[in-house]
Amino acid sequence: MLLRGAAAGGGLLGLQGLLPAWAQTGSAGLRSDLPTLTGPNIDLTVGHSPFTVGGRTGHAITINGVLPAPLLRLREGQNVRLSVTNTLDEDTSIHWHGLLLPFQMDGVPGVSFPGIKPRETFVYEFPVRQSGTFWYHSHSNLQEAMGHYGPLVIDPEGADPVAYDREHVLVLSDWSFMHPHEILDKLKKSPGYFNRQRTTLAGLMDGSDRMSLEERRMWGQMRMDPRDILDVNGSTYTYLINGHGPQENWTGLFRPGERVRLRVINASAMSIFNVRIPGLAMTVVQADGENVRPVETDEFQISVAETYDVIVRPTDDRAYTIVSEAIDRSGMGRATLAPRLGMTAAVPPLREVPNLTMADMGMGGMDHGSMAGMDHGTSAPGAAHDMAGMNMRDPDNAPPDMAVGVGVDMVNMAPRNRLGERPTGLTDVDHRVLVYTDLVSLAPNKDRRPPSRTMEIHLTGNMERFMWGFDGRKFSEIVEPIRFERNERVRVTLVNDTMMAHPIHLHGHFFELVTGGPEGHQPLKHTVNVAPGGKVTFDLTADAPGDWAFHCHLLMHMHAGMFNVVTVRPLDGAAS
Ligand SMILES: [Cu+2]
Repeated sequence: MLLRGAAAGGGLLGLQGLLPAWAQTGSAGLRSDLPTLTGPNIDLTVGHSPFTVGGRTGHAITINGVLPAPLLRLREGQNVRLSVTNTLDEDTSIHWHGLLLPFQMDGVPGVSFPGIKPRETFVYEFPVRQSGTFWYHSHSNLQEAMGHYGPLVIDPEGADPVAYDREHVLVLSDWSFMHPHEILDKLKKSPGYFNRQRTTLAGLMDGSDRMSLEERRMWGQMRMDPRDILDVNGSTYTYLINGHGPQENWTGLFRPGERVRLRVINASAMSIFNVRIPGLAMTVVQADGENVRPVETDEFQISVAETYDVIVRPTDDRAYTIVSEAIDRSGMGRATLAPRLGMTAAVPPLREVPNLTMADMGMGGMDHGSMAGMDHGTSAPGAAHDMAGMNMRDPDNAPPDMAVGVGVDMVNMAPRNRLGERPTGLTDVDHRVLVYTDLVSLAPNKDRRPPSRTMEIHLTGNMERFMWGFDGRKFSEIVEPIRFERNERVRVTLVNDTMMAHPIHLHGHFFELVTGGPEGHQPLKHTVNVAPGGKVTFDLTADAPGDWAFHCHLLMHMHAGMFNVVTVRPLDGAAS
């Protein structure tokens, strides 16, 4: 794979006259230097490619031969025809992540269309109704984990409320030389297979595990380790930025004093990152493609499938390191912002592995001292043991309508809203950290109606068997989709009955996160990270008729069953 980002970036300043029109005009200044496709007709070919990183070459599934796939640059108000040709020997698909479009164009095999057979071309065509930073990826098999993803940026029809002089798109992802099916097999046989950072008896004795005997006993009872944070991690993954590993050091250029817009996309299969640029403050201006009131921070967490746009303004003639550290600190992606190619800045070492906390267990923020007293709060037959938080396989305490079979090994008795809390691994860093409640929609939200009904959906799992689902059922066992009346406004609460984070994504819609923020300005998202032991409430206007995927965006969780279909009816005419 060529170091094409660096090569193209190097010539950019001198080649302005040769750039296509979209790159020269407008107030937005210099645009991204990734291979870019634009215009009303775009041809994409899905195929096999070799991919080299860290001096080793593996097998990737790519679009037009590059990883990540080409940057698609569209304009709000245009019509786009995307012809996708499949040269694989298996079905493929492309889902346009975060885009509002007719459901037949959404690209989920078995839900919105049949998929794209080998040697077939499928033409997606739809009007572009929004602007912002998005991405696209396969929704077939585990192809996304092999490189089938790319960035998608839509420029606004009118003036961009975000002022900047130059931009770079940063596609964060994870790459393994192990085939994703093998990764999944290993997880099914042993969910802790990739975790080389578990606590140990020696670590308990010498204090390096930073936990008490009591905590260790509790985690042991849950058959969990406080460092079960990511199922797949740096023990097999190389973390990429724009398709380049840490040593290759993808570099984006700036001139000191410029306002640089970074469009950060987490296109990982399984990796949640904490992102920072030591020495530079970042002003968050957009989340999931929706503009937010500018908020300055030093580090933010980006879950799988989320996007964040930040503005940085480096004033010194020096390089800065962009760090995307896996939340379990088992590895990092690294890139550089610099005035000239070849400049580098210090790369900070990986920070100490964090431990999950009582709150991640659903312990509702109780301090450690009160734990013992809560141990006997309930005593249902069949419960492995009782705690105020996660309750292991306790049918009597399960919410109604929830299947408590082999697919559920715990139920969260005290889920709490954690949208205002610092995310995993960042609770005690000594700088500013973005939390969801910092996000405030720039424009007023369109639908101000109060919800007319409520719905609770549990995120469930059996961690020991690597089974995942909604309300105790994996997708293959689910007989009923989630039904919404067209245009109805529903308040949905997601309850995380597990001790892992789940980035939950709804296709075809944006939902309003109930953050308690300014009225009418709560943030709109297409993906929300539901923290371990936490709950998230959002208000949804079901205004897109059709059938839509609703799933955890950790690829292997989706594959293992955390997936359902959302059905919005009627398809035609006015809402009833
Ligand atoms: Cu999940």
